[in-house]
Amino acid sequence: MDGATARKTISEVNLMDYEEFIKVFGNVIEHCLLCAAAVWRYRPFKSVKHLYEEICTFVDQLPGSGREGILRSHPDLAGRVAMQGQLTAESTREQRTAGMADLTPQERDHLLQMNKRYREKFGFPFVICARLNRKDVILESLEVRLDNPAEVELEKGIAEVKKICQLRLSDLLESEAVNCRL
Ligand code: 2AL
Repeated sequence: MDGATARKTISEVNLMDYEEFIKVFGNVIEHCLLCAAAVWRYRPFKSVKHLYEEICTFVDQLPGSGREGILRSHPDLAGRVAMQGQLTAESTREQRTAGMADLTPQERDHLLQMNKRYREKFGFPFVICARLNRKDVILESLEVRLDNPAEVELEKGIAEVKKICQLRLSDLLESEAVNCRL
């Protein structure tokens, strides 16, 4: 969306009916509309930070299987879904910002192989906040994180999901800082 003209204030958010709320916030966690649906009950939100923290709390309270499910809802960086042009608008923009559209064929092959190894080891995809990283850093992080135990990667992946969520909320809402728990 074009945030510059359409950003909402928290007061406007509090006036939204459920359907509108879901339409606006349903993808702040990729393909996990449930996260927005779950926090609806905490209106009125005192601030953008409050909304963000309720989403984080919901995510943190999920069992490990639920948090793994959230990671599995994310598309691989420069993966099949991206190649087929099937990413959500948000992911398309994020992956482009990180330079995923400009990988050399060698870089792309390397990333695909590392993503495959990561998925085989952990059973969920490598997730990183693409807008806060560039391709070299992403490739480096992937190599380093491949050596971690699964429980560490579950935590790291979810921390990245929260950063993605924070930036997506910032795109949708008036500029009040959401800077918490990063
Ligand atoms: C993504 C994505 O689609 N956007 C982002 O920031 N990270 N995917 C991923 N596997 O890390």
